[in-house]
Amino acid sequence: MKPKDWYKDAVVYQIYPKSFCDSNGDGIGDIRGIISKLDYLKELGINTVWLSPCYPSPQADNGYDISDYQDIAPEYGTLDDFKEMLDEMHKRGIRLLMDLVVNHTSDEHKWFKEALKGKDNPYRDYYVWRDPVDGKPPNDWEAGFGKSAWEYDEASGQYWLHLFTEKQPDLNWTNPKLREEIVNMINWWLDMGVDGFRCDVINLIAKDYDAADPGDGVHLHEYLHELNEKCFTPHNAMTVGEVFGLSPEQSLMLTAPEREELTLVFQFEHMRVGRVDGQRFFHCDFEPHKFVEILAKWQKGLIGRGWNALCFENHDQPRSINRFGSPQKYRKESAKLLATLLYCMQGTPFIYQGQELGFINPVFHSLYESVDCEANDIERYLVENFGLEETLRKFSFDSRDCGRVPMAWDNSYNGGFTCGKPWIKINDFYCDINAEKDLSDDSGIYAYYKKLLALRASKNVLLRGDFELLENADGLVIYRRMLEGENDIYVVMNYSDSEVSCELPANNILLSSAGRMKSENNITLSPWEALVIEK
Ligand code: ISL
Ligand code: CA
Repeated sequence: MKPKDWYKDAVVYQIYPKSFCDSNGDGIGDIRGIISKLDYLKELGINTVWLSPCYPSPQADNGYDISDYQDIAPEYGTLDDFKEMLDEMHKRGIRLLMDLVVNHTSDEHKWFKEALKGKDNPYRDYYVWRDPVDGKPPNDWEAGFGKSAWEYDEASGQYWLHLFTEKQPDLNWTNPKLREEIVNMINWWLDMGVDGFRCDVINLIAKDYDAADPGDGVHLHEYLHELNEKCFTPHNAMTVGEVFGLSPEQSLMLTAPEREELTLVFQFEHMRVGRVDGQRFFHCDFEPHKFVEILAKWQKGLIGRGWNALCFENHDQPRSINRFGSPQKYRKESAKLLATLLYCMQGTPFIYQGQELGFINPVFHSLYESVDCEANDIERYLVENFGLEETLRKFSFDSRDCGRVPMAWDNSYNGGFTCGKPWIKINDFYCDINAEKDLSDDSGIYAYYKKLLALRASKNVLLRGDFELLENADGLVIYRRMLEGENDIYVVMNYSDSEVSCELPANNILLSSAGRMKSENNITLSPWEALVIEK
């Protein structure tokens, strides 16, 4: 039986199934490949997996365009394979979160095919239809880069809404019949033994049609409370919502226990640092102290009232070492610093496949190597305004494909991901950066993550304690975790390329990224060195 707030002790590993491990040589990762790597996850200290979509999909948005909510796409395996994987996970004490993508379906979902048949079709109002206004779309909402979010349907003379690609029509959540379908689908997975969901763009399901931007409509909390009451609470399911642009206060409206909506949300404010107005592909200098400041704000904003999701990477983000670390000069050191900075904080850790090995971005040598719909959307604009070379540099720094090139398990052909032709290019660095090589290195990243996660699990002050930022300037970052009845723990980091001296507030070393055994009161931290100490 899962304890009520089991999500507080979860350590979540995100698997992007298409790029994780291919067991049958078709170049696409699959469920049997995942089963073969469950011991690798268990050994790391993982107790929960978030599996990105593996439902039937035409793959217009790599599976976030679902054509059947209650099946497994044949390229990933069968429902029986899925049930075997779930069983093998549970045998290892690993729980499973599926990806709940209910803001929209694929345009190849049977509901939408029916809806297109006419205004009287019973499925018509499962989607969002509006009459033209003065012969134009009903409002100027955009989908992707510079395109209208409204598609004109000649047959009926109406527009239908898609906030993402035109192959992802938005569902109409004001329709109780649609909500009932979603409740039944969610319970079908939960009754099967799935432990919870990551909820895709969940704040968009309620729309305020008169607002400049969709999302956060007045009924959002009503819809989420209904799902909580009919699905999540009865199954003690963990739910993590993907939402954008919230403050800590606003996120509590979705996640405070008394709200009975979601258990936690991903916030992405810190991901905006180094991007002009948070815009992917438009960059400015990355300032570590701003990055740390935002993380600290969310710690103070939620501790005691809500719960943080600790996340630097996912399938939509480039590798964190490229954005926030030092991919060439101090790859391993910065990987360890970023892990220590993030996972000694309060909240549920989320680790994206390859992050535990210190993966860095691939290099896109040609536009044909970048396949993501979001990059394809903006490609022409970038090439026309910045030229091809600069566009490829932008793609290699910040496109979603940076995190979607396959896992590298060893230095064999295709990094051991597949014996066939991979669906996307393999990371250029796989001979040097792969699981086999890192696991054979005592000072490897996997080994460090394993120690860090074990330390975390052993210290209640790290799991439940309060947070205080003590230093955050000129590269020196120090924060403290405190809990009644436990020793304070200090996390001391040199977030820079130069040496930094500092006076240590304590001297019992619990973890050192540089293998430091003995600590004096005044020490000089090497570039990117991290220390976890207690009194
Ligand atoms: O990261 C983003 C915002 O800058 C976008 O790439 C992304 O569209 C947004 O995070 C929403 O993401 C989710 O919904 C999309 C899907 O493409 C993403 O993969 C998913 O994580 C539509 O389902
Ligand atoms: Ca396969």
